[in-house]
Amino acid sequence: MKKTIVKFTPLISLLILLVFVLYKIIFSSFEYPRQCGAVNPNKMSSRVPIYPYATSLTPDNAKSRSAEYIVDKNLATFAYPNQTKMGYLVDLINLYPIRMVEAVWKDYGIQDIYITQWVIDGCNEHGQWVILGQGGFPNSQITTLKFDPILLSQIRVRATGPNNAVLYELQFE
Ligand SMILES: [Ca+2]
Repeated sequence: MKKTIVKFTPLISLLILLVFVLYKIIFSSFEYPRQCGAVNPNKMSSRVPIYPYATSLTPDNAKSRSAEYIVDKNLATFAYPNQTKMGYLVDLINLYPIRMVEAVWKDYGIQDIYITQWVIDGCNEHGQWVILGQGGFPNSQITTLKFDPILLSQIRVRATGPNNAVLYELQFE
């Protein structure tokens, strides 16, 4: 009896290994590759202050109005890429529960010669972009998006229009 168990042990080990390999292959086929954010971002409480870092996703043709101005907490300063496509990425570095995002366009949001399409999305805990809001001409100085809290590590705002659009601030909480 003891001999039989010893004989089957390598086979059982092999079977366990085979099942594990098959499981990994099948499981990985249901996983989507990470599109955004850090590989293992930390989950932070909403009480922890955020120090966001903004970068331009389009060639920054207006060097003096660079991305940092959209997160300087100053509604008088703005960024613009000096071209008809605007794209800014705000990196929160870690995951924070976010329930509101606000794009401050000021006058560039109430004249339809600047922005005719916009989309704001966020990078969730699975490293996937999720659309938080989108639309055409904002027809408002401020576009406010409110939703159930979602863990985000990055927020992205993109806008296009016939003329150079300007973004004064991307606020969130
Ligand atoms: Ca600003």
